[in-house]
Amino acid sequence: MITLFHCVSARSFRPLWMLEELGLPYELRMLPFPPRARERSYLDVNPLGTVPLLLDGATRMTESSAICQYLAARYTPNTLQVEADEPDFGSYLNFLHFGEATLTFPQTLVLRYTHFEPEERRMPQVAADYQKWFLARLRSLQTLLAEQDYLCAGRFTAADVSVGYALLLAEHLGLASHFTPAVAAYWSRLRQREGFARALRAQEAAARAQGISTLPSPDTRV
Ligand SMILES: N[C@@H](CCC(=O)N[C@@H](CS)C(=O)NCC(=O)O)C(=O)O
Repeated sequence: MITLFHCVSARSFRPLWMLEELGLPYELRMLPFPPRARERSYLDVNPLGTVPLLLDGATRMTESSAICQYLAARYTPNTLQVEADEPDFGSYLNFLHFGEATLTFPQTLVLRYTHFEPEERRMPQVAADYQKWFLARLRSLQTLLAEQDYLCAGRFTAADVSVGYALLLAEHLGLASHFTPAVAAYWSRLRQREGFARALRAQEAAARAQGISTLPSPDTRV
């Protein structure tokens, strides 16, 4: 049985969305956000204190995009995974990592220096610069998405889950109104997926059942 440690709408939403797309059985362990401060015992299981943590037998993983790649490769060859002998293999890996390294990282600086730090440590200039940085990089998808529904391989893949989470986070940060038209249409397409809706419902139901706040982690305020 796969176990996923998760905070509502944090990066661990990527593996949750994958699990729902795949229809795999899993146990969802909800944590208050941030677990490092609000669930100290979690550090015994994951000294990083971050989510996700995915356990699958002897496999233990803490990087959300790598977990997407793992689940796609292990459980759905030829569907959510792009195979090494397909022409778009390189593009698939690039977008899978682009979603976290290029699109999510700058947003976490916006979040931190706008909302998560105490008033006296906030840095509006850092937040403004990294918001611009994020939007400039996101604009690079406009031409591609004006021509195709998904990022690569002519189908929905784990790369769309990785980039899709960055768009979900942007929505929480109030940045969705800055999306270019093709990116906005792509985001709307992703949100309409049954797997996405099931993942939203699963985290809400698990949070309620486990006595954890249903407030999305990016909406947490100090
Ligand atoms: N690169 C990692 C980042 C993991 C990460 O920083 N997760 C955030 C939630 S979105 C977290 O747990 N933050 C709490 C903390 O840093 O204390 C990934 O993609 O999974």
